Amino acid sequence: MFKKVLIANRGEIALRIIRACREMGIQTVAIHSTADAEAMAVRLADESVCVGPPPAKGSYLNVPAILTAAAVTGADAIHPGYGFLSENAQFARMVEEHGFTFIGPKPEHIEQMGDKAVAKDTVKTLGLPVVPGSAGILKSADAALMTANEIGYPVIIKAVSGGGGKGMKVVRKEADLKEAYSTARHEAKSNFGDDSVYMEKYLEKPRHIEIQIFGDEHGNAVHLGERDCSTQRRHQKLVEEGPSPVLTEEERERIGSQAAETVRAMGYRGAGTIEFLYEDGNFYFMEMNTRIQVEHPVTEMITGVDLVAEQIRVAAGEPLSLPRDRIRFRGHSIEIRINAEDPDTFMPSPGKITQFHTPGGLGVRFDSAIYQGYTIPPYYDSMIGKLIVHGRTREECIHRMRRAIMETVVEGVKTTLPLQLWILEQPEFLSGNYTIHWLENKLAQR
Ligand code: MV4
Repeated sequence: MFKKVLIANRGEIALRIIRACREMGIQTVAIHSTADAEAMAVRLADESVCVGPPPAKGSYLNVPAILTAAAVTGADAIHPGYGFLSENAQFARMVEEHGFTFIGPKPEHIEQMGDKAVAKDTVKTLGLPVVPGSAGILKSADAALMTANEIGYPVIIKAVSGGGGKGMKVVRKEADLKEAYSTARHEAKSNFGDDSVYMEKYLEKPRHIEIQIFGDEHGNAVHLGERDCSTQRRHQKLVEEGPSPVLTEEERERIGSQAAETVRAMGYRGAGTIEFLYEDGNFYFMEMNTRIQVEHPVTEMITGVDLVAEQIRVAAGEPLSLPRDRIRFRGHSIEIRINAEDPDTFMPSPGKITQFHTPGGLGVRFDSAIYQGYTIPPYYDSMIGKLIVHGRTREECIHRMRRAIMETVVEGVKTTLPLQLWILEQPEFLSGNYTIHWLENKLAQR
């Protein structure tokens, strides 16, 4: 097992990784920018190294500085968390080339899943259901027209290097196709430096359901159930839960085993998430995330498995500690992401936290790195923490989450908490019967 792990991240996930390491008897090194010198992760880690100025490009994305920090502190392994360098295959490769272990998948799997057309083709070959669409990238506007005529309108054009909603164009009729194709390519080029695009049938009213998977180097692969992330606005998830309120036991077992079989066939190592669109009883592969995700606690609450500790064990070459037949799914869990934002305009609201009180009680978990007197810097993501509840049923979770939100005090900055409390009171949310577009439409009517 590793003696010392360097955490190439900040905020709540840096703290989350420190917690797993400490329970495993592993020393920790926090890296930070000059803006984060007072961060909780820096205080809690055994050691810390300043790697650069506030903009992430010079610090949390500064590969030479991070590798140097690992070398001078004598770390054995690097955990990238989520965001930043977590899905950068070149970084994973450099970590290994410099003699450290990358706590994550093999670089070739990060690369393969990073190209959305290759990812789709790979999982399709391995038997996962995909949305009908072009065979790989579109080679010309004429090819785009032909594909659209084959699959029928509406269609969606996506950037192969995209993801998370960037660089997509929905086309509803033939007359709009050529222009949309050209715009999509220009946007893909300027956003991702790669103008390759592909096409799919556009699904009008899907849900976003993702399966947590885990693989090891010994040929084992398991799934740990699903998370439903359909409550979102502009690709920002606001409420996540598991199990999904719309799946039957049969559907859950079928898609879960298919996901596990796929990663077993790939020889995938580590934690991963396979994202699906779900519509009218059918699953369609969307993309695969090759990292630990923000919403992983939902799965941890239901299964009792420490996913970050499992990532570390698997990276150290140990077999999965969770054989398929020992994973038990207990009750329900809901997570809300607390963002330091105006809940009406969604504009970031950095600043000093003047009052802070965390909720507690049975089935309540608060993952955050903020404290009273902490100043949220303006340079990074506005997520300042996550509130997670566990209960026997979805209904119990909703009541528990509402009371936990009412108990939470974060003053000095605006947060999304009032919006999330409002969501948890809407009849459509309570019914569980809504799509990825529900919240945006509902907010537009408000
Ligand atoms: C789609 C789709 C409908 N049909 N693909 C958005 C994020 C990106 N990863 C894929 N996305 C979508 N792909 C087809 N064929 C609708 C979306 C989509 C979406 C998906 C999940 C969660 C929120 C979303 C919001 C808008 C659009």
